[in-house]
Amino acid sequence: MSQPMPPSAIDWNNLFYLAAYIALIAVAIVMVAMVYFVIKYRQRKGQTKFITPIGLSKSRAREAMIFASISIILLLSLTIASYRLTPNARFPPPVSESLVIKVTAYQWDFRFTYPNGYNITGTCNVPANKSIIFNVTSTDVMHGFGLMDFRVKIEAIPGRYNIIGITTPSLDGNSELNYTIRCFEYCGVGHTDMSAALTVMDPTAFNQWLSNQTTSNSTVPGG
Ligand SMILES: [Cu+2]
Repeated sequence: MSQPMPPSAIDWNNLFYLAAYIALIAVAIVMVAMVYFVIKYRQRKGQTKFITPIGLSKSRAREAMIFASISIILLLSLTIASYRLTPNARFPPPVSESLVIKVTAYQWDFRFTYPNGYNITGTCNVPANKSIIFNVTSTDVMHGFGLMDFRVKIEAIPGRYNIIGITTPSLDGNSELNYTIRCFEYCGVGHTDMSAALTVMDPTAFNQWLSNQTTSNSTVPGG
C-alpha cells in the first residue's frame, strides 16, 4: 500500500505548481514577444542605425502601469498564499493540542525527547492524525532538521530553540508510515549519514509504546 502524502506536502505541492505555471506562462509571453519584436523591428537595408528616442505617450504609460500592477498582484498573492498554507509549519496549533517533542541535534545524530522525559535516537515515533511540534536545538554546531516528505525544515542552532510543526497523516490502512528525517546543514564529516526515521503509528499503539518507556531505559545522551 502506498504511503499517504502528508497534508502539508499536498498544500505545498499545489502552491509550488501554481507558482511554476504562472512563471511558465510569463516566460512564454516574454519569449514570444521578444522573438516577434526582434523580427518585426530588425534593421533593414538603407535604414538609419538608431531609432530616435520617443517620449512615453499617455497610453503607453497606462499600459506599463497595468502590466506592473498585474505582476505586483500576482507576486503578492503568492506570498500571502504561502503564509496561509494549512497546516502551516511555522504556525502550528497550540501546544495543548499537540505532541511536543524536543529534538537535540548533535554530531551526528538526532535525539528525541518526549514529554515524559524519555529520549531516544534513531527513530522518532509519533501518533497518526496528530499535530506534532518539534522543539529543535543543537548541542555543538549548526545542524538542520528536515522532514522533506512533509516539506518542512528548520535550523538546529546551539543555545536556542526553533519550532516547526507537522500534522501526521492518517494511516489509511497501513500498519505504520515511515518517513526520513535528515540533517540539512553541512556539519562535519558525519553529515552525510546524519539521519533518523519518523514512524507514524496507530495512536493507541503509540500511547502504549510511550507509557512502556521510562527515562531509565532512554538511550545515553550523546553530544
Ligand atoms: Cu548535522
